[in-house]
Amino acid sequence: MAQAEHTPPEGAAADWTIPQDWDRYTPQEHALWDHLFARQAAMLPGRVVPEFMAGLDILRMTRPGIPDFAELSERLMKATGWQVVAVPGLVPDHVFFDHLANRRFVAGRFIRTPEQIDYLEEPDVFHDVFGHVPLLAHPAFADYMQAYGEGGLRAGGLGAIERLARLYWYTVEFGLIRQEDGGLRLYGAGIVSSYGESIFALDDPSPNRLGFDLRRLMRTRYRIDDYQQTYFVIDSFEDLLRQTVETDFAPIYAELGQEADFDTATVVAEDRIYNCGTQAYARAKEGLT
Ligand code: HBI
Ligand code: FE
Repeated sequence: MAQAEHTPPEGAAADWTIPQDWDRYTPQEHALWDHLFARQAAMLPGRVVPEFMAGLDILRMTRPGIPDFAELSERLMKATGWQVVAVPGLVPDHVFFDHLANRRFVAGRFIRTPEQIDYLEEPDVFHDVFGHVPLLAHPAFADYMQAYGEGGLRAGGLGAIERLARLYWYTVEFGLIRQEDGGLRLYGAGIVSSYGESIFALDDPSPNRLGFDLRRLMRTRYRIDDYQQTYFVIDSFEDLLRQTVETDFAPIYAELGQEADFDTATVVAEDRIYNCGTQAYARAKEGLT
């Protein structure tokens, strides 16, 4: 992920937080949130994990307008002890990990422009708050996010951070989850905040859908410029939390240091395959460029 500057910008605190200045949002900005919200809320039931919809409800996020982080934090604090704080954009890894380890989720306060409705490079308030915050009301997911931050604070060196970033990417941002009936649902924030990927990740024959395996996933590169070519499917948030808390990452980093990375579309014999992707989407795109 892009590396932010190492000192907080002017107006930001030492921990990189800034006031949300909720009063400064314009009616147009609130309307854009409402538009994005309505589009996702109409499509997600039946596709997203039910705990996500429950989170929207618990946190009263179904009310119109860009949420006020102070109010949101109050509800979230009651549910799982998390808070939402505003930051100017991407923050350095150690700052990011420190906030998560202390149950503070850092969110962008700006909202995309109408021209950027379906694609933007830096996380805005819709991605960060609509995408990430509802599941923070779920106890096991909330604990997983803290454990991830703690793992980040312990991870020394770039190789380890890169591996951990992959874990975040393929779970928190682009994760799928299996339901009791065997069906798959979305939970990753990068998917659920994107209209196109909410359909693609679940229904398109193009991408691989593979059972979650920590070591395997940590060897897998990812794409930041387009839909994923591989999604990993967890069995439950409790299982994801347990694996993260019970695993000693240091020997894994050491062991993986010797092994080659997997490409974004690779499937190997040991994979638990839900769908072996055709990669037709990625190929068509390559043909066009
Ligand atoms: N900063 N604001 C913000 N949001 C992120 O998701 C984020 C970040 N800094 C670093 C980072 N993510 C990643 O590099 C970590 O997953 C390792
Ligand atoms: Fe995100």
